[in-house]
Amino acid sequence: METSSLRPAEARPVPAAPEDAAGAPAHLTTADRIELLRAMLLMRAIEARALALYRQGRVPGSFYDGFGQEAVSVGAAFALGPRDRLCPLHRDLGAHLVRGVAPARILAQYMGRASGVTGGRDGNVHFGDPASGVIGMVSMLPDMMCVATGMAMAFKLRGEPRVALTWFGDGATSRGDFHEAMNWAGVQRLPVVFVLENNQFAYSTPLSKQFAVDPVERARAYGFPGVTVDGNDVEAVFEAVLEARVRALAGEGPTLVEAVTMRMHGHAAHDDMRYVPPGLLAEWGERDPIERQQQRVAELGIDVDALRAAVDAEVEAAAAEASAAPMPDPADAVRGVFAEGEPVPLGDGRAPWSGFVEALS
Ligand SMILES: Cc1ncc(C[n+]2csc(CCOP(=O)(O)OP(=O)(O)O)c2C)c(N)n1
Ligand SMILES: [Mg+2]
Repeated sequence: METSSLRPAEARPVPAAPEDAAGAPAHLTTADRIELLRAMLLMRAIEARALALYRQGRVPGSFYDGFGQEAVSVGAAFALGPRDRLCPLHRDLGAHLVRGVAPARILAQYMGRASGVTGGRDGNVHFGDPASGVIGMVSMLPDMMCVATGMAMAFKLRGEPRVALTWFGDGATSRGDFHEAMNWAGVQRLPVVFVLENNQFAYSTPLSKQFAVDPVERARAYGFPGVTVDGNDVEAVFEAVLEARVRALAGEGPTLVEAVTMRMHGHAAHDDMRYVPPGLLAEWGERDPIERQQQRVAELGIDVDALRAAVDAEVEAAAAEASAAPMPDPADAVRGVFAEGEPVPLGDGRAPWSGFVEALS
């Protein structure tokens, strides 16, 4: 991890991983490192399966994925505690998986089934499982920064030791909401973590046409740190977010974590990416986050082929379960639009990092 310094938007140095001299990560056990790999494999396998279902006409609407960006949602969500709250965006399936949302519910969500996370009310973008502390996104970007900031304000007012985290893209940083959320979070020193998923493009707009100075530099102007990490290194993302969480819980306020990565697919399934310069995808393909973690885990003597096979089998079973699930009752479409009865508080999510498991047991 690297503390930011002023530099032009074109320069994107990829920082080194935070390993000690022996190459061991600071806070991760072997089981953690395997779990990080497993979550990323699960995310990719689900999205690959869903893309095939989309092309068969079995996933309505369009299809957005986070292919090549798995380390950002998985690594950041892994650093969160059970009572923390999170707002994933359209490329952050890994966050839902880390919190414990079952693959069959995700695939059913994509296929519009009654057993999907929203019960068939939306497709592959706008969903969150309130019982797992995951808030579904609204499309206007980056409104979820304001939602996360509001949750962090509530935590502060109630004196609760917990944080809110949200992800958003490079393009989203050009909107006013970005500045409003950053300003209020800085003024109030709120326990919020902002994860900027810098994947080089906002639809077809490259970084050089998005901003003159890397937005991670703006954090300092709002009174808190901005750090840049290699977004294709899941352990580096975890470490950066863990540090941000520790700061937030200590009352030191927000952190902007910029994860530098690459959107390896089009904006959505309809986009052929003709505007991406030749060679860029091949260059980033060499830094695939899953290959990287797989190599580390294999070096620990773990059978990664068996892990992959288990994940593939799990996703196949989930796809079969989702395909067999019923469509929702049309009358259900108008239910849950307005709040009825007593409000149901958000639930806690799975927090598989060994640091929490040890602290809680
Ligand atoms: C305020 C607003 N304007 C436009 C859109 C349409 N839109 C959806 S995603 C997207 C690109 C966002 O790019 P970025 O923030 O870099 O995220 P990425 O898709 O690259 O992950 C756009 C323009 C929107 N959702 N909200
Ligand atoms: Mg982007």
